[in-house]
Amino acid sequence: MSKIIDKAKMQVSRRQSAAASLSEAYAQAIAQGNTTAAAAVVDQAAAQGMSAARIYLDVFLAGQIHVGRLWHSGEINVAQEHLATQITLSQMDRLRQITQPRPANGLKAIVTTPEGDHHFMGARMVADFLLFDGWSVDFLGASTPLKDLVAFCERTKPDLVCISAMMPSDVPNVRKAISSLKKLSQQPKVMLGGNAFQSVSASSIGADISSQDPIEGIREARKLLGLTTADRSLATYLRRLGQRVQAQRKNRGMSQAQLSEAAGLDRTYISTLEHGKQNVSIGAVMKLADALDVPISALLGDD
Ligand code: B12
Repeated sequence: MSKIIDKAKMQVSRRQSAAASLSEAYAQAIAQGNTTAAAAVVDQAAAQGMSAARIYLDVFLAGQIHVGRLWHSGEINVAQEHLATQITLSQMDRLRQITQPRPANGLKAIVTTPEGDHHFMGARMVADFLLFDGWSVDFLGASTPLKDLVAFCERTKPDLVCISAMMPSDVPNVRKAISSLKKLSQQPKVMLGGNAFQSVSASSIGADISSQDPIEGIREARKLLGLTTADRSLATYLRRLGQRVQAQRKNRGMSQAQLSEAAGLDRTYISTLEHGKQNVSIGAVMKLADALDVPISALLGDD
């Protein structure tokens, strides 16, 4: 057992240093406006078994903050910042297209930033995390005028409105928006996030919840709207494991027979596993992770 724990610890520390070097390479690529290099970093991260959510949080987030800092300190101009941001948006598009979302949960969310706040990358991330989580999402982009946001919600009746704001000067505007949203005949729940709300409690401005972490925020929103925190059934875990093994295998251009040989497992075992029908042992998952050269967490971890 201690061998397994040591191995898991080594994998965690290897994964952390790999994520740090990927985020540095990505930040450099977008700061130089190099789309090809940025795409190569994303491909490398995916090949190492990082989930889309981890690529957003460990690679894109650091890259955007780096570029923003260069702009704020005058080292790059607005054109360079815009190009870097567009490169990240295009990489997010790519990941959205290849990420299998959870089954639709029947809930609808709207995501935007308040009028005057043009920092929209946090909002885009939250919108994508909701999509991955099975929500139907309308992402309105940045700086939606208050009256238009309210009119849009009146028409589309979302279950959740997410407001992302970066500047403390946004807070009075957001308070007004929430007060109007709470007067609608079908009141949506409101979730806040972003730097502006770091020292403001959600309830003090009429919102239901706030969070600085999209994953934790969405977990809270699911609870608020009566969904269980996560689908933790064995069948779901096995289906997800099967999809991940298949994605990693295909990523490496391996056939089931080649994976079976590399992992020392029967080919029919691999086939039933990829269909989510094989109740696997920890030993088998370790063999698969070794054969695919990914950390165990890339096959078993929660997104
Ligand atoms: C990039 C950047 C810009 C870019 C924005 C590009 C774009 N289109 O988004 C540009 C260069 C345009 C810009 C402009 C300005 N900026 Co600026 N910018 C930044 C910077 C460096 C990074 C922001 C960013 O993109 N982060 C990446 C995203 C992905 O992260 P994030 O937004 O924090 O989101 C994460 C979490 O907060 C959370 N989250 C976010 N929203 C939500 C919502 C929900 C519901 C949930 C659950 C979670 C969640 O999830 C994300 C992932 O973890 C920040 C400093 C910083 N370190 O944050 C300053 C910063 C936000 N900017 C600032 C300022 C002052 C400005 C300007 C006013 C500067 C000026 N003199 O013109 C203008 C304002 C423009 C405007 N009217 O909006 C200040 C704001 C502070 C303040 N007190 O007002 C900051 C903090 C810098 C500073 N320290 O001074 N900026």
